[in-house]
Amino acid sequence: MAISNKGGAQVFATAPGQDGAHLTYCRLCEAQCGLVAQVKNGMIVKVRPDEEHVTSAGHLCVKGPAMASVTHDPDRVLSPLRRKGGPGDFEPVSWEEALDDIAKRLHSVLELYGSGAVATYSGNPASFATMHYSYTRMFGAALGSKAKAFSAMHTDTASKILAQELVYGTPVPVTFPDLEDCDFLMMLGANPMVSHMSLVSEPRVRQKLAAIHQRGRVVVVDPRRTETARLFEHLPIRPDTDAWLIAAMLQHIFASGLEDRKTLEQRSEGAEQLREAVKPITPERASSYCGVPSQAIRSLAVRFAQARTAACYGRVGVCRGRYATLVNVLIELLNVVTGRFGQAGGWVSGMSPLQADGGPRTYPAYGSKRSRIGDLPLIIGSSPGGSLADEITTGGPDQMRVLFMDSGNPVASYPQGDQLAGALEQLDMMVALDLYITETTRHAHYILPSPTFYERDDLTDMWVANAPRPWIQYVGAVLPPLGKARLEFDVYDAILQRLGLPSLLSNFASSDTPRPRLMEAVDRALRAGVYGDRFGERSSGLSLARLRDEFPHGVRLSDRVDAAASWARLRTPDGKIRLWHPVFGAEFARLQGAATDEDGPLRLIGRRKLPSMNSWMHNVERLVRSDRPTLLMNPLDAETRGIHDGTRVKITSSFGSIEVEVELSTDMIAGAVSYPHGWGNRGGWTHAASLPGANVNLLASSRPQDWEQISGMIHLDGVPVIVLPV
Ligand SMILES: Nc1nc2c(c(=O)[nH]1)N[C@H]1C(S)=C(S)[C@@H](COP(=O)(O)OP(=O)(O)OC[C@H]3O[C@@H](n4cnc5c(=O)[nH]c(N)nc54)[C@H](O)[C@@H]3O)O[C@H]1N2
Ligand SMILES: Nc1nc2c(c(=O)[nH]1)N[C@H]1C(S)=C(S)[C@@H](COP(=O)(O)OP(=O)(O)OC[C@H]3O[C@@H](n4cnc5c(=O)[nH]c(N)nc54)[C@H](O)[C@@H]3O)O[C@H]1N2
Ligand code: SF4
Ligand SMILES: [Mo]
Repeated sequence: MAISNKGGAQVFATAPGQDGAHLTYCRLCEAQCGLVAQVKNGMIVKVRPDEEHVTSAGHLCVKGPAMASVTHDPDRVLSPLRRKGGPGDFEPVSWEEALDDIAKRLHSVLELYGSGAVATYSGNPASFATMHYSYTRMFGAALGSKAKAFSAMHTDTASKILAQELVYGTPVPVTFPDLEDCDFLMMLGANPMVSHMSLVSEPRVRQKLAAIHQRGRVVVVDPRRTETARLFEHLPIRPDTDAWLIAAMLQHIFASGLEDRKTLEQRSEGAEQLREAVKPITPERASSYCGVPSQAIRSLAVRFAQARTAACYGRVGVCRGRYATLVNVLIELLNVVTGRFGQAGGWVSGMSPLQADGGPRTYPAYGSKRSRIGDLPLIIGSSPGGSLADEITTGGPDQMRVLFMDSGNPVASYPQGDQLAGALEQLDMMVALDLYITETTRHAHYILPSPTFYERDDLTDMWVANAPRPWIQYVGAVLPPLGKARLEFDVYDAILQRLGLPSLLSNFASSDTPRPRLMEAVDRALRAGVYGDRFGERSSGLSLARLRDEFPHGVRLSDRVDAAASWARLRTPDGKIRLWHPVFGAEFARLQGAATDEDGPLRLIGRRKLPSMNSWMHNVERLVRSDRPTLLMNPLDAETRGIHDGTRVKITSSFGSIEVEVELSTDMIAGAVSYPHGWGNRGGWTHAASLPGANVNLLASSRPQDWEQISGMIHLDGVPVIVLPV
């Protein structure tokens, strides 16, 4: 273990709310940039980048500082609220009253219907506070073995982590590109100049990508000439056809003998079946589907296979199509077949500092548990998020009656929010833990106020496993929780206590702390983990106290992720990578059975913007001032439809329609249009609700049969639509 840190001279405030400069880090996206928050009279008055931060070293984006405005937003919910009338009609109530009533109602539902009637939903922000995503699920599990877990996963990563399970025998840890020494990075469906790179924790991503491009190449495969594509080599592609591109690259690699023999012969199984399966997918044939010229496919395959080091990385833009799992499998396989897996500068995995042995956890095998609605396989125990409404409205055993909605807004983030909003009204009890009255939480019986990241202690945990330059940082709260806000963990613990159940982290209990607070348990997990001090046994190891006192700007756990250690994380029975699985055969057949899109309908895809964060930061006036949601359309598509720049149009799919404004742009490939998600806000966020824009997910299908059946992933990108002037 090589722990190193840059020293610093400035003295920082440590008590929550104390006047002065506080060191902290942003918990909005994987970059986790180091910040310095200036506090005066109990308010955050300024946020600047932490120049001495061990990894971000002065980098941030507009959203980190804007979280100070969210923290002090007059629209924020700062007291427990109880529903008194229709949706959105609440009255303040004390914590005691709220928790007593919640525990009482929960108890009677558990008695009458069992734990199958109870569910939790973890939204995106839960992936950034320490252990938050895990303990929300642990809370459900503590109520009974049949409690269901939902999350944002089925709009985001289910297809990616399932692909990993099929190929490596375990869904996690998540593989990612080792940017540090990569010479050739191929990216599909990702726009890191805006998103700051998903499932990869690297705050200085722009600099890292530029360095790769200078050493070799960054190729951006995207239907839109994105902010990222503009800086590097752009390869435009028709939406939802990436499986063709990668399969044809593999075909050419095998046909040209460019595969890595050692990996195929010694460290994997199924090379022959894969070779046979891709044989008919020639670059010419693939080209008629994906629109990439066959010569460009061949050249890309050769450049990728021959680069000194290379990685192929796919993200949300390839996770929500009709072949979501297959594309993600093919991306893993392209990396494996060319010898990039477990290679420095290639395709790797890492580990969280809270893991004791560095090995992955064990999950129920793929397909062993299936959803009540749609009969879809659960992905690491998660039910398909798209089925929330049907789970509530479909009678019978294990019908959902109680829902804990923690940092999520599925009415905005999942298909057919209006349907879901109606269903939420039928629950016996919905408890929301959130900052605002949102499109979703306005349907709750109780809204319990949560702290923003400026009001909580945190240790970087989950994303350390996805950092090419792994680091760890522990920060105290900048402010004490405002109003009556309470840490989600403490809320769950208080409910469990009322039900007479043990604490969520009782395995970390001791005689003096029978119900450990979150950070007490985290400290114990850290100290027992791979980097820990083993409670004094290893003086060079870490504890929260040591992190706080000696490494306030964070500390690098090593210079680089240990690429070769990725091999030790495989969990197939024979320890070899699976290049073939029965699921792949059926998916290849399905792919080849479909018609080309050449003269097909317009295909709708998504886009993110720098000042927006999914559905929930539009209340910060400063952020949205210049952020207008528009439908991007190529002028060729506009001309044939009598559409001009600024025309109001109606977008219609088989499932709904919305009205929006058009922005013409040659950045958009002809045949595809793009509209950002998370707009059309309603609820208690006054400014957000006053903005133009529509909820694009009203166009997507909430019927299980329309989702990708291997992973249960929602179909959000490549949705066929008709666009006409209003
Ligand atoms: N069409 C389309 N739809 C998409 C996507 C897309 O690209 N296109 N992207 C999808 C993706 S990748 C994701 S991850 C999902 C996100 O989907 P969700 O996670 O369901 O929703 P968010 O919009 O992230 O809403 C987060 C909620 O958490 C609250 N919140 C923020 N911080 C905290 C906190 O610290 N504690 C608590 N308790 N609450 C907090 C906010 O007020 C907000 O209500 O959206 C998905 N939907
Ligand atoms: N500013 C900002 N940053 C964010 C977020 C945010 O809302 N705002 N959200 C955070 C979250 S929750 C996530 S999951 C990450 C996501 O981070 P990214 O994965 O980088 O997601 P996007 O920025 O949505 O980029 C997806 C790209 O996929 C392209 N695309 C769509 N369909 C296809 C297709 O069929 N094939 C190919 N090859 N490309 C396609 C789109 O044009 C788009 O450029 O970002 C995180 N960071
Ligand atoms: S890039 Fe922006 S949103 Fe992401 S962690 Fe850094 S400051 Fe926060
Ligand atoms: Mo996401």
